[in-house]
Amino acid sequence: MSQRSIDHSATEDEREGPLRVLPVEGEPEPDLTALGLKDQDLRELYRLMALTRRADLEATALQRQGELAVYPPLIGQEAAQVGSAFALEESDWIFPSYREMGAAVVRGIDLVEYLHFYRATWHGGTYDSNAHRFGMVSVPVGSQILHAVGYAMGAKLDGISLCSLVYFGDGATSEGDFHEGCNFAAVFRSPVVFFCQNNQWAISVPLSAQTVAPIWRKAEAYGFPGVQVDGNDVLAVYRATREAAIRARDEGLPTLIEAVTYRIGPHSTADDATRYRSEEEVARWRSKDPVERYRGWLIRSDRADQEFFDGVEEEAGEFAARMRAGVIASRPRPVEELFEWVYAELPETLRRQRDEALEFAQRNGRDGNEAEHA
Ligand SMILES: Cc1ncc(C[n+]2csc(CCOP(=O)(O)OP(=O)(O)O)c2C)c(N)n1
Ligand SMILES: [Mg+2]
Repeated sequence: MSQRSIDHSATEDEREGPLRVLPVEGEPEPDLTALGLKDQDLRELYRLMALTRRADLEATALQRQGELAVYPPLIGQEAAQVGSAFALEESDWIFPSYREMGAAVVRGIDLVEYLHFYRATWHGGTYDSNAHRFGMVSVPVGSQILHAVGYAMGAKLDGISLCSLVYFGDGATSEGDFHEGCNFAAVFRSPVVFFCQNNQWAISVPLSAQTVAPIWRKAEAYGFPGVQVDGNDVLAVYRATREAAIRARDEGLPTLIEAVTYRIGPHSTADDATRYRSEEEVARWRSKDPVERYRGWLIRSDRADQEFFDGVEEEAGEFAARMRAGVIASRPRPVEELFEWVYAELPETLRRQRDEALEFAQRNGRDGNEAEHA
């Protein structure tokens, strides 16, 4: 077990690789008591990853069948998402980018409501962010980092004990939003966990064109801990996130976690990844599949039997089928909603546009009340 955190006494060569907890075959068992996870929790982590895998594959299929406008697959990143979201308290907030359906599964968000964003029926999804303490789907790269820091600063001012965890990619670390967020969080001692899923690519731009220094080390410049973790090891991700969340809540000390993982699928269903990366690279990472790896360990360590896996398989199939049926049945939102929630009183120009849009919708057989069926 090793942890990459700020250690001024060690040279680069002396540090070990990313934090890992799951043993490879033949290695001794890790000390799981330190993680505070019971066998039931260990099985639950698998269940959540399996549900996520199935729902993600189904969402990709739904896009291919024209039921979603676009979808960014998360296959390969299940451990990074499930392990981190599972490590939080219910009162903690999550601020996602656009690829975190796995974290939404952990939070129990209705995936039909989540996928309204990708069906292009509503901004950010129709789920209740406050009820789930889960921000809206956020596509402008890095923007959600500022939301997370602002929320944490506000909670601290209100004297509420929580942390906010923000997901972003390797590409987002090139955005000013990332650096501004880190600096603000450090200076104002805000309870934030910066969770970078380094999946090696930002669309067609490789990590090497994004940064020279390792991502986790950037934390040093802001004055808080940085941890590099094996992002395909769900227990290591859980451990790093839990420790970071405790530090954030108890000491107001942010942490930057770099979860090293891989985007097995294309950037989104609108991308052809074969144009910029090799099959060998993808195959190499496929062999590190986080779900299969964890399943193998659960079997080897006698923590789950075939009956358990069969049950999860069946549940995952039903889970994805319900999601599919719900997405297909969902209708567009009422047209007039486009004009709501920005102005208390609609300006004359927008009122005219709204009336025209409603008239257009009625002429085209849409009554503007379609959310009733959603
Ligand atoms: C501000 C901004 N610039 C550009 C884009 C287009 N864009 C969407 S995703 C993406 C790559 C982001 O890569 P990364 O942060 O590594 O996250 P990943 O998609 O790999 O999860 C880009 C450039 C955008 N959505 N927002
Ligand atoms: Mg990326």
